[in-house]
Amino acid sequence: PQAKFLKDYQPPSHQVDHIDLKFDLSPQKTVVTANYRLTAKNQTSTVVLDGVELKLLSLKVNGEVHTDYQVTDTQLKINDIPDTFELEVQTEIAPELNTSLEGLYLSDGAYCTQCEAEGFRKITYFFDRPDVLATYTVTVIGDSSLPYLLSNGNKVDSGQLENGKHFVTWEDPFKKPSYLFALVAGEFDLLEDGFKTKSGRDVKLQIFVDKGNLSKAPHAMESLKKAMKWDEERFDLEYDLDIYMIVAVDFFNMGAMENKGLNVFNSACVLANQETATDRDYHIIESIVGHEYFHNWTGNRVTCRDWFQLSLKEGLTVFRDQEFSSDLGSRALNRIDAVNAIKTHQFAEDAGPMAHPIRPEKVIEMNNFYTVTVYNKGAEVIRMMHTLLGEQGFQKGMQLYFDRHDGQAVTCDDFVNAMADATGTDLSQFKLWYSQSGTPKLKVTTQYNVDQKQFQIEIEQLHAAQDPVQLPLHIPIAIELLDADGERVEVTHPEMRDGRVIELKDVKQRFVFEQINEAPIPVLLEDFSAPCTLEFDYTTTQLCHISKFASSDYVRWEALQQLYTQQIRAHVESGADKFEISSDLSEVLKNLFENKPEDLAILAEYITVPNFDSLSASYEQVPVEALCKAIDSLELQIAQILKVHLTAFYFGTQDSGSISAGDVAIRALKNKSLYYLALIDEDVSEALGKQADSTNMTYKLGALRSAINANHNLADELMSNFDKQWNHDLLVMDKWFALQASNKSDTCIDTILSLFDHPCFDKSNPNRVRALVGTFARANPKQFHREDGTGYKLLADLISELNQPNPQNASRIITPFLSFKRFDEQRQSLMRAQLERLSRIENLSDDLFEKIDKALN
Ligand code: BAL
Ligand code: ZN
Repeated sequence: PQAKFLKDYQPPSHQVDHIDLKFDLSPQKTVVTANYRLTAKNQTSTVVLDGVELKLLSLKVNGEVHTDYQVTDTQLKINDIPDTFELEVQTEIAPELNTSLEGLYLSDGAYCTQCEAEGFRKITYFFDRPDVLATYTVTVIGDSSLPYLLSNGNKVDSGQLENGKHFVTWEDPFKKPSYLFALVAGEFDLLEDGFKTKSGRDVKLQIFVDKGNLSKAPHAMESLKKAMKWDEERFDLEYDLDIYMIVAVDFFNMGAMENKGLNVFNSACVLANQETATDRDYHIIESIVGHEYFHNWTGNRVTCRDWFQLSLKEGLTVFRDQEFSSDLGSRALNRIDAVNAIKTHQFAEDAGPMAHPIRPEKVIEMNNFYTVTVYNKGAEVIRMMHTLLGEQGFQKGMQLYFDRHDGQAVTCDDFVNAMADATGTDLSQFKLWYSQSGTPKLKVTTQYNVDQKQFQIEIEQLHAAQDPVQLPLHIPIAIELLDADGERVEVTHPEMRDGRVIELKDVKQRFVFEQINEAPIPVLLEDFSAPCTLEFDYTTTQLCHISKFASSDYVRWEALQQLYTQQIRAHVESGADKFEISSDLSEVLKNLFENKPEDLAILAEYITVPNFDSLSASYEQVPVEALCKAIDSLELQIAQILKVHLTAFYFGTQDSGSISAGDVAIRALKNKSLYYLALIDEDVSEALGKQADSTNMTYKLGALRSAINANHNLADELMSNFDKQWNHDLLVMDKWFALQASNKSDTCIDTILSLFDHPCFDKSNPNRVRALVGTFARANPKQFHREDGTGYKLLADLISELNQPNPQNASRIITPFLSFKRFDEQRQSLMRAQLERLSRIENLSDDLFEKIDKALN
């Protein structure tokens, strides 16, 4: 396969202002007729259009049949054409046979499309690239089994046809690239509502769900209205069409897609009621509905010039959805979530063979770059700009960005330039965040001078050697100094922003703070102000101090995470059998319950130990068994230390069954309590059984997770009851599959193999695959990394099976193999053997080729 390079970007050869599309739908023979005028930008007599897996039925130039053309697997080259001409191209496609879930396909009988990044070329011949912007008129023709025929924009015509079919015509007045095109046709239940924009326009809101699921749509609708209001209030951005539609489908490779006016969602990211969805699901739905809505401005109105610029819209829109969730809920909890994503997944990506800057420079298969780096590190880069410019400056930058670029396809540089110009800030060095990959390490030393009452912080930025040119980055470092009583020490420094942010620009810099009366305890990189790792020798006492007194709840959580990490590392290094947690930490833990924070959900996070992936990041060679064992031992000790407190809380607290933040927090802490109690206390059987019978899914799942994790003798029975109760609801069964896959006991792999035959399991559905095999490989290190290699074989077998039908899904679940070089020799060779085996598959997809090739070479 051919790699594409950012440096080779060329503007499109032609301009297309408008495209007319007609779809005559049929499962095996959908006929697509496209009409559009092409105008050459430079003199030429040929044009090359993208098109894949299309049957060309006819081609006309200016109304005349044209025969001078060549078709390849990926392109149509038309020769002998004038500078400006009308093209009519008719193609035939077979949605029913399209298992890749890209282009037009059938999801459980409903037609739907997924065109980002390059799926439109599976629909018709066109310039399938984001910098060709056109208005669309789309006519969809279907039979009576498809009552709803949807596309982007406003409905302008509809009617019956003589052959018993009917049609609907849609017009999208906003210019868009082909990746934002969408079509949906099927039978649905419909939830309708409305929103009045701040300028007084009425927008119709519609959510389409599978028949029978209407009662699970209101939460998504409420989320949509909240998102529309929030974007008006915080970003002064108003919706622009008369209608906003969301359709939930069961077969979908991603979470959701922001097609203009017609979002297509994975049903898992729409449907919720308390019986079927957890509090976490509710939160994720709100955030994804928001994310797709926010794309209307950051992505759709202003889009990307080319796919290397993906972070232009994704980093920015993730930042916006994080802010939405934080403004509506708990800022600290949302920050914990965001940082966990970086520390658990992005740091690993940066350290592995697929490391890339947030603006990649070389791509074989674009679908491989919808990554935590582009999305989540991209959002951190936007957040750093927000930190450097402040909310007001950032909003001025956004305003200028839209003033300059509304209706255009632009680059990440254009975005940063708008931020810089609007605020008069020099962001030239800051732009390096877009071109350098890898996780910078901040090495910090401090010194206190009693006589001069000076406190010095010296910071050095270190970069991984993997990239040849690593220049020093512009890094905002937020700090807080605490005195011995835990009070915040007010500091002034000539170069400090808002009394908390210093800016590191050189390789090494020293910051001197005057008038400091005693040696303070520094909080460094407060609230994770930059996506870096920190090297500073905190003592246990200092971390305990920070965990009690830091003004940010996030920082307290972070200090506890570091304490747990220190304890685990020390235990792994000692090789001792017995693991005893430090008495300081033990006191801190008890104190957390004796002086509970107001937000009980934060308390649940405080007592959650770091996961295997984030712990393994700091090892050159990951000590699998020792780490798994140490995590288990630490949890056991926490359970013992907090037994009385957890018991009192668990049995003495009731929620009132709502989805308010207070009730969500109670359920989170009760679940965490039961999780720990199940590890040490046989008496929780009754509680486990009772909670598993709850009609609230958060409780129900919490009970099952606790039972499975503790290998409790009730686990099998509870799991079997759940299966019987819920096997009619596949989204609920995904939770059950994921629980089965996370079982640490040695029977796990056999269970998974037998579950491939479970009536609810279906390898062609990405949600099922992710729940069962994705969870196993990502979240069950003990069984996945078994020394006999059966865990690796299980994953590789499935990847091999999915390679042809759904390359995108196959490529997504291969991630755990990519860091194989970080394991011991035996595991390395077992994983390498599986990767080599995969590399020899006949018709290996570009998606898999790109990752396997990078991993092995
Ligand atoms: N654009 C792909 C899905 C999303 O990020 O919203
Ligand atoms: Zn997005």
